[in-house]
Amino acid sequence: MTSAIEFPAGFLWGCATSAYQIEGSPLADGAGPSIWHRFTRTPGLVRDGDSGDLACDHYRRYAGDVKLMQQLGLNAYRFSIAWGRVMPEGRGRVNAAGLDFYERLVDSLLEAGIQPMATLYHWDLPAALDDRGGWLNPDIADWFADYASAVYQRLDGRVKLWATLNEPWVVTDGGYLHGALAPGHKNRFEAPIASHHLMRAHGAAVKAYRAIGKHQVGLVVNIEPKYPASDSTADKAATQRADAYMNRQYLDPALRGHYPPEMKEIFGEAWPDWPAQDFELIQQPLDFIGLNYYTRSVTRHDDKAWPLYASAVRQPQATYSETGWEVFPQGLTDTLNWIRERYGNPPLYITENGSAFYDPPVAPADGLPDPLRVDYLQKHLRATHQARADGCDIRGYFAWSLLDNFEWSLGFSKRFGIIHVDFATQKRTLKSSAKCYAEVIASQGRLLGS
Ligand code: PNW
Repeated sequence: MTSAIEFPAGFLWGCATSAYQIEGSPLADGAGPSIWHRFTRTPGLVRDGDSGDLACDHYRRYAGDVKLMQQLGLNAYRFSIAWGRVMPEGRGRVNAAGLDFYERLVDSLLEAGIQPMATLYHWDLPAALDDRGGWLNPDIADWFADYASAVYQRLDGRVKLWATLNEPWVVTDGGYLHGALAPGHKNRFEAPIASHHLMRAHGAAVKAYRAIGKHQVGLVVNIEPKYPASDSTADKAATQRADAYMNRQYLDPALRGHYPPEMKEIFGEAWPDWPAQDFELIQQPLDFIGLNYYTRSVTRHDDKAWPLYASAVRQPQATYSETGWEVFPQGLTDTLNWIRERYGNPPLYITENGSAFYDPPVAPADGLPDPLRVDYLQKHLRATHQARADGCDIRGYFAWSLLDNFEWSLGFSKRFGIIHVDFATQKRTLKSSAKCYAEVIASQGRLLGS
């Protein structure tokens, strides 16, 4: 059934990116190296030996990229700030030239009528802080708040939407438990500690914002709704563990002041008893939650899947993306409603949503059709509208991603962009999904209803 669709005036129509994935020039103008700079220099960790050394060369081409955003009719853009550009050693000395870059970017966005949303941490920890233990060192909450304060001081007012962390779950699970992402640790005892200090750092950065900033600050999490594969007690319990680990582990402390009870069951002796006062720091009032939604998981009990003893069941009838993620738009509506019900209807932005499908390395001169991505985009925008009709307070949508970019340990092998990038020439070509998004925006969403 198609019903009338229209998004309200003031709804933010954006695209999202992150610093290390698009900027290139990682050491330019006095920046310090990040853990991704190191990780990509360690043979065998990233597909095809790719790195963010050049990526989309956005550090030098940002003005042209802002023009493309304007051409699409975007009124918002979510990017991240590289900590090591602002503080090359991660703490102490501020590198003004690093802040200058973000100031130039923000000014050109504002000139183009595009509202910036800045994420303070999208995975590129300064290597100098990793040398001090990184997210395992309790001092990182203060380091992060100091870095955040330097950025707020320079940009608050021009940037009115701030996100502290991007996806603490991925930082911990990929960086400290399974090791596919920087810094590449695989340690059951480290993972809960890294998570906890991420959340303390989040709280400290929000607190610092209240002292300096006058606008809005929130937390960005990735949520993957978990549906039991059967009615069996074992599958339902596995689903609860998977949901606690991936979804409630971060929103519960941030918004309710405690961890889910399943965490102790999952991590056993590796789950510490945290001091009560930490939760006073972690649970700061937030202005919004940013939701990154990609897929769902149908979950079953699995004796071999340490440490959760839960694994995903492949759906025979479904479409899967190049990263092996099921296309499941209903999961976005369900997740938005779950947040509304569980956490008291907070203001929400969909801060990432998108999909990797195969596109050729060189785009045809007359544009690049990407029907699967067009379909993904349209269905998820309809799912967003449905959740609004259900009562969710959704204020904007950011497609992941503006440009094809460096997909972490998968290198440049996966293309998420609505704009194609030819990495040999840096030529940008609008895919059909970009044109479709532009038309949806121009019609304030009405086009989705017909
Ligand atoms: C997000 N998962 O990462 C990140 O914010 C982006 O930097 C990234 O490029 C994008 O999604 C696409 O991968 C995720 O396993 C990585 O659930 C993994 C998961 C979710 C999000």
